[in-house]
Amino acid sequence: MHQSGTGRGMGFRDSCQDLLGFVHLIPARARERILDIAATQFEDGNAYHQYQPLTKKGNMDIGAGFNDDPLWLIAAVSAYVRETGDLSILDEQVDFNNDHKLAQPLMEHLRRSYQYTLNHRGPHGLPLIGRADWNDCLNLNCFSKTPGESFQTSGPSEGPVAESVFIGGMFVKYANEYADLCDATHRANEAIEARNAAQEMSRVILGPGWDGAWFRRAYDAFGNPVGSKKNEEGQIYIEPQGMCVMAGVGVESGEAVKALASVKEKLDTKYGIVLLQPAYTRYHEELGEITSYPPGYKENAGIFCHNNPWVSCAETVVGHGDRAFEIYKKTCPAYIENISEIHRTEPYVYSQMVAGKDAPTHGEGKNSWLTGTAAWTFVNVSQYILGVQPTLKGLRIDPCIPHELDGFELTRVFRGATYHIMVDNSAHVEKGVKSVTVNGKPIQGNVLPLAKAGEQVEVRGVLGI
Ligand code: BGC
Ligand code: IFM
Repeated sequence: MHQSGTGRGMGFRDSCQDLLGFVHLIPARARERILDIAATQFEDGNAYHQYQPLTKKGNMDIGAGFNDDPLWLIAAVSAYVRETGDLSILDEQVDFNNDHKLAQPLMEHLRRSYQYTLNHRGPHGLPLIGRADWNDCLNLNCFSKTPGESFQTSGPSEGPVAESVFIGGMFVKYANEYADLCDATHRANEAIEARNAAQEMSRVILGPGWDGAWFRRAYDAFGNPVGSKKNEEGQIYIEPQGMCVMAGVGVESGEAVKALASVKEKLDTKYGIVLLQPAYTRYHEELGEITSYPPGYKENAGIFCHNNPWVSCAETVVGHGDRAFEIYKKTCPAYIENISEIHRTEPYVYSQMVAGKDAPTHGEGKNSWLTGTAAWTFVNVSQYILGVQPTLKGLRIDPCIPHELDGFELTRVFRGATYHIMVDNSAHVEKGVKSVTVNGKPIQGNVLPLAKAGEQVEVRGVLGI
């Protein structure tokens, strides 16, 4: 949110993710932001990678082709509707490519986001990566030989072979959220279709997307795996481990737990989880900018704070409350004041990156403020660890906390009602809701019935087996 965007513009994916952290505070502004962002989407579902916040127009210089972008729009809209219950946003007429003549309801934008991924799949059935996905510096279709040229704009914007397992994980998560929105708007067939497509993608990820002990990162333009034990450098990456597990991939069949154990074994450090290992020590033309950074910095094995919460969220999905909180504490400003001399940035803010274990300045923060970490950390701590989750039907209570906690209390304003939530963990478990009472009366399950705006609601949850 700190980035002013007066230069290249604001990021489509960045703005969508920032919204996850402020939608509960200023829902009206979030609504406005969503409609502005969606208007920079192209008719085929792809989107300008950046837009100018003042003119609200997409940025021509960088164009489109970052194939994760469309799915972040689903993430943002789903978060907004789950928080507010405002389904009317889905009927808003929104331009495509900032052209009024092309306007369609927002729900149609989401359908095209979802469809874009399905229409752009590679030889293994995984999503094509395009210019890059969340990791701007993994440029599998670029092949730059000219020092100083932009890795984001040179080379073809699309290749027919290079695929992203990370976008595959995103697809599973957000196609399911899209399906929930379809259900809520009486599109039952589309909901079924989307859930089937998510399930099919999940199977593909567990096939060619799985490396034996962790999720692969991608396939390059020659069809070779990236983020595999077959690689000399960059054998394991953080992004698909967090995203695929958050999406539920391999949770029932055991791969999720294995992948997270591999993260702990290979990527963890005392200052946070590094992006990949082993760090790249030379330039790999077929991988792009990521291999141009010194080992331990930036996307080349730095501790990228933004995706540490994904792994923490993922640990809660498999019920590891102790580990989830341990990860949370490693980068959390309040817990690392004692290393201020090493960290060297403002002690109250996240940095984009903390130097990784391959760097001579391991633990030193860089680019403080300029990061999407705050939003994801808030989602992690409020929805995954404390487990108070806005759903379309109401607040769900599903904490995953360190076992030594006796419980906790919090107050949550949701759709105008105030919920006073007390969770009792005298059983000292990490996860598992045994019972919930609302205003003294037991309820079935753990989704709180919707209260009227202005009401005060007393909630008591008991964890245990
Ligand atoms: C990111 C950097 C990245 C660069 C790639 C920027 O938007 O903040 O982390 O290295 O793009 O050119
Ligand atoms: O995901 C990107 C973000 O959009 C801009 N900063 C760097 C991140 C990782 O490459």
